[in-house]
Amino acid sequence: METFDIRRKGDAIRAAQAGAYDQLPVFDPEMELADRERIEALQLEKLKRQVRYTYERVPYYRDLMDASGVSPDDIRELEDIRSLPFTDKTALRETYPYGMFAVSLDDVREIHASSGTTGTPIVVGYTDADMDVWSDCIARLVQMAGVVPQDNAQMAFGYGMFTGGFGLHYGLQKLGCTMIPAGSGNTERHIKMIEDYGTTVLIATPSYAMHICEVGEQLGYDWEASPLRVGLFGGEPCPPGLKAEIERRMHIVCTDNYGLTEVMGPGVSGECLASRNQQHIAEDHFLWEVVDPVTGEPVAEGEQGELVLTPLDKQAIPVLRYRTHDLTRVTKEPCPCGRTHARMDKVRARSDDMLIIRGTNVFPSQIEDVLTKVDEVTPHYRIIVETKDGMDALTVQTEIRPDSFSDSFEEMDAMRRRIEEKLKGVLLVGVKVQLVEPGGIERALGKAKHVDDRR
Ligand code: DLL
Repeated sequence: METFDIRRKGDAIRAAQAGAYDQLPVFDPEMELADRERIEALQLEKLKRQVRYTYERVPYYRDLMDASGVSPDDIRELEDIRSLPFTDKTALRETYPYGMFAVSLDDVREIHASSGTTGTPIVVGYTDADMDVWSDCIARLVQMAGVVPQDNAQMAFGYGMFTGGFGLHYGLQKLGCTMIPAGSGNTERHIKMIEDYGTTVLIATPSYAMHICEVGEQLGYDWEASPLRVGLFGGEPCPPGLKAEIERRMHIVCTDNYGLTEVMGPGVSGECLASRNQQHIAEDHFLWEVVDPVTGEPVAEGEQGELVLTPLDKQAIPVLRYRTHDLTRVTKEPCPCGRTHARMDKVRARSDDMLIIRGTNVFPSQIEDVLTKVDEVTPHYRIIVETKDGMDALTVQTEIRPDSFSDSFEEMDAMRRRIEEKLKGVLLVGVKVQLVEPGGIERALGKAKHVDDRR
């Protein structure tokens, strides 16, 4: 059997392609490779404990459970979770800031909050034990990407209330990596630091990583010769086309990792090098359900629906059956990497990001999928929705690649009309396309905002 040195650029992915999984590290083999029976037994034991803990310590849940006639004693099987109430953002907002905490602030080591661009932020806390679970979950997912303790990891997520920065930071340190806490922004400095400090791992949103890639290219930086080897992405949808493009242009291997503030932050699930577009859920810490977003009823196994998560160990702020609004499907099929934890598909859409355009449902991810297949445009785009003459009007701004730019108005107009036709064919609603010059769409330092709904 061929041997691989996964500290060499590309070797981790080559090892995965050759099926040499025994040469790829697993952070917690006892748990990550446990059989399903063991996982489910552990989940049930933890669920019983967690429901009781939550009932006893959080008046919000006690009142809700009392009102619906459910007691912690009613949890005998994993399926009994369905008798518990769902939780959504509203509950956490109404109890701002600490109303859902189950421990005194003296026992909280750190707090974080969701960005809260609209309305009251959601505040969450972590006890020492919560911090341990968090960094463990992160250490697992970074090893899934082939990161090793000898790596130098440069952070391009913002530090601050966002869970992305500190979450990844603690987990990478737990693994033994050297952290380079650059933070978000100052793109040219990021590139200089990669070169000067020998950075091997970059942590960023995929849209910001794409921007770092482009700025490097403009500066004449040779990504192939760069020490950078791994990109750890997350925090926003990462379309497969975008990831593949970053991998090709930066000569790195990237994984897409998922999580949300309300249940912990990053670390809920991570992509392994075998499944590529799916992510292993840390099932010993999170019980997942997939439900119909409208009725809340479970969908058939493997069907798409809304992901609902119950953290099983959270002490500072336990939540039961949290409605993520993220749409995905989950499979328990064995994964070639050997990990037994269920895999969720990449989250491409949320049940609440659907746009209704003149009565037709449009998901931004549908627009993104069409644009990814158009060779002449970059992955940067913007969707503008307005009311014109009392009607919804949808405009898609897309950026032309420098080598596809032409001085001929006719050529450019034909390209524009071709994209409009493609979009209309998929969305079944008229769209106006505006071609924007290279670099014309504003780059995000964190999560990209693609939709501007002005209605
Ligand atoms: O974005 C946590 C995180 C940080 C995950 C860094 C991974 C890396 P929030 O700011 O609370 O937390 O946003 C959570 O972002 O419900 C999804 O809609 C979206 N999201 C997060 N990661 C992904 C992903 C963090 N990999 C919300 N793919 C979630 C698609 C994602 N969407």
